[in-house]
Amino acid sequence: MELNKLTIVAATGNLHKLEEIGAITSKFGMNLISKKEAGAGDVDPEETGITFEENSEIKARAIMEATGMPAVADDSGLEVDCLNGAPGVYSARFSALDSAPGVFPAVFSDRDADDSSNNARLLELLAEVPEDKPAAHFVSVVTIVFPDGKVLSSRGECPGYITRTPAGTNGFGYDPLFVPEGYCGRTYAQLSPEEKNENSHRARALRGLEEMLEKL
Ligand code: ITT
Repeated sequence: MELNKLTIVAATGNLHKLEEIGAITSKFGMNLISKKEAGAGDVDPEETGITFEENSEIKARAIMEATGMPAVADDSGLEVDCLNGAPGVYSARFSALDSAPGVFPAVFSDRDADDSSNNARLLELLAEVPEDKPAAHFVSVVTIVFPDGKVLSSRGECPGYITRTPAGTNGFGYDPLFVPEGYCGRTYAQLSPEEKNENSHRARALRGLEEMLEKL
């Protein structure tokens, strides 16, 4: 498939993700438009899956159905080994979680959750953990759903650890707490957008998707 002839709708309401996905896919020559530009700004399906793969497809399919155009979604999150993989698929709502981290199905309170409360909750849980640098990885699963029903999905992971001292102001979410391998101890939030987009979980997943699209 010729990627420079492909227009895809980004099935995300997260503007940071939209920026990162756009910066990475523009390197492949792909034309990405936002769901708002495609007239589906208010389509926001419930993420009922318990895997990144399920939620990624739910989001892409809802936008494809609303617009009639190919749609790409990213479902992503941070998995911390000593917390049984939490926050995981519940990364965006972690501080509203009432059930034990890593236990399914999750139970949520109606408390609001945002980046700052999610980061605070993660540090609170890690205060009980003796490891100096708890191992963690970010996961991104990107899925394209085409109007003819074809579905392509690719997973990218970025290994690293969690620092107990937040650092940096770039990016979003858990970026100030996550130290990726290979960047001299800097957090994601201390990397420039270009550095983060070189090898992030999202970049790895999108590179996998690019390879699949080229083979079509
Ligand atoms: P959409 O579903 O509309 O795409 P969302 O932010 O709700 O937006 P997710 O359900 O995939 O997306 O949740 C992803 C959460 O994982 C996100 O809100 C952050 O807390 C965290 N996360 C994912 N990628 C991240 C990154 O690159 N840096 C920091 N945190 C990230």
